[in-house]
Amino acid sequence: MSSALKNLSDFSTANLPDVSQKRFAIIVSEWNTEVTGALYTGAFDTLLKHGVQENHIVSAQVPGSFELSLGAQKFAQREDIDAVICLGCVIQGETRHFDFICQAVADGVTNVSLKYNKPVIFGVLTPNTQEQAMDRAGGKHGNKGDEAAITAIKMLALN
Ligand code: DLZ
Repeated sequence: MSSALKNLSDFSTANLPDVSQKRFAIIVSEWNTEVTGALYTGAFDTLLKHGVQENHIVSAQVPGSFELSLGAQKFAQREDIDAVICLGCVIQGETRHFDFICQAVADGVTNVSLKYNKPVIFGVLTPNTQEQAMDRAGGKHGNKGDEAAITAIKMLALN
């Protein structure tokens, strides 16, 4: 099915757990900062909207998506952090390293999540163009930052 008119971040917010006492870290890549800034705003606002206290959210920037895994690890290892959200954008046309970066961060985020037994969310866009990225960062296809925040909240309900 064509994605032309579809909000690709169409998720359910029914039956979310109480996260008023949970603490989150949001790690953001500086590459493609217009996109990642919009993802960050979406994630941050969505956490607040669903009951997270503002002083329970810590944020950190890393130079590029490749560094998200280490950034995530530094926060996941902290006992006072319950979930980590990683936000980045790797645009295919801009780098021959596209596949390496995407695979590395996907593997790295997964490994950190399993090592620390905590949600570490992969909020990395991998579009072909800047326009496609913006469509998914608060544009016509929704905001994947919102979706990443909801995913983190839902994962905290798993016991
Ligand atoms: C080097 C690079 C390139 C070419 N493109 C992107 C990109 O589109 N998105 C992104 O998040 N990062 C990019 N980077 C930087 C790498 O993620 C990383 O920061 C460097 O390779 C240094 O390890």
